[in-house]
Amino acid sequence: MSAFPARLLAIASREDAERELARIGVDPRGIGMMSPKMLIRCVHLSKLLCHQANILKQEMLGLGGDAAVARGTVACSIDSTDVILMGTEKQLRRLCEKLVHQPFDLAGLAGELTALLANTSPPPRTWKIAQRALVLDRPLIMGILNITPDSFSDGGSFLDPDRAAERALEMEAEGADIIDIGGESTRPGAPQVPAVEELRRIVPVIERLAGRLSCPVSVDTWKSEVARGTLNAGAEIINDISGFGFDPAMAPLAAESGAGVVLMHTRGTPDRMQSHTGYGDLLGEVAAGLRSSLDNAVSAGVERERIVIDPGIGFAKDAAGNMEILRRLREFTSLGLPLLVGTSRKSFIGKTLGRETDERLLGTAATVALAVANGADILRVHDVRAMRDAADMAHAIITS
Ligand code: HH2
Repeated sequence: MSAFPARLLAIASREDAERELARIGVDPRGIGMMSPKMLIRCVHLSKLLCHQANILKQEMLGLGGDAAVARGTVACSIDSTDVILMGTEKQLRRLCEKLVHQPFDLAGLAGELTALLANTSPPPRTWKIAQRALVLDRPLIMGILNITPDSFSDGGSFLDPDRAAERALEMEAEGADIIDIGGESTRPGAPQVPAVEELRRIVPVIERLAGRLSCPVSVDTWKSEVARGTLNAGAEIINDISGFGFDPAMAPLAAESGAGVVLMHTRGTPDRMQSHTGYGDLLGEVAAGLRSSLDNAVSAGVERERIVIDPGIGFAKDAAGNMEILRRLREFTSLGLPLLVGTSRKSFIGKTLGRETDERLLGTAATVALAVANGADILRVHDVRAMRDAADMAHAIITS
């Protein structure tokens, strides 16, 4: 046996760091000082001028971290460079303090960086929606109810409003926290449905649920006319797969109604989205798209506390892209908003496992568990009972 047994620690969060320091008897002041040194952060910055990047490199090296820049930066033989800063949280905070005194607008960059580091602490723990606030202290399950003839998984099953209302109540009994009702399929190649038809499908179901369903209803639509009609009928959340990109009246409606909002990332319309699956920097481009949706919503007057973001699994992404997003999901938490993920029965699971749509329960459970472990707050699923357990189990492990 070794005289000095050494092992590597897996420190994924501030809590992990604090727990390990406490375990070896570090005093509370020391825990406060040292836990930020145990978290290594890599920060991506876009399009900096060479002299800005060179100062960052010099300062980070001085602090014991580093900064990666493109070849040609030192000699300023290129116009601009992306930069990846590498350091502990403590080093990055110290960098911000030093940048305040630097020229070339680096004080502005320090402000951005300070805000980013603040977002690495847990995002808001409640989500304000039209008539209440949902607490996000454990994963929320959003049960899917498609009142469509052609949805890829449950299409044609709930066209009868009584049957649809029963399914909503059943999902609530199985542990759903939100019921997400859609009247138009968004599967690749699906035809568009006129707003009047979407309303004709959804509103009777919401009306039948009045006084019977305790949890809130969300409406899966990108059309303001449908959102307005369903909010008037009692829906509390607008789930827009276009992140308010398809209908310019959506953002002002969301602001005026006080509804909760899900802003999802996609590219192109659903009929064309699978021809837009190529990215130079998938995570960077999805995050930039979400940030622009967020800025648009906030400028229209939507409160940040009402907004949830969603990277849009299966929307203008191929199977490899979906898996990269799930693997690196935690990167989206730096936007400082709760995160929703919808993997349920989707084709990348079928493709990976060689399973038909109705054989993807366990594959979906694996994605749900991993999404929770990687920072998802809300899971949009068909199989509520099973995914409630998968999400709760993953959450119990990460918070144990
Ligand atoms: N996925 C679908 C529809 N709406 N909304 C959000 N926020 N996130 C998603 O991932 C998402 C969504 C597609 O799934 P489904 O509703 O089951 O199928 P269809 O669009 O064919 O009705």
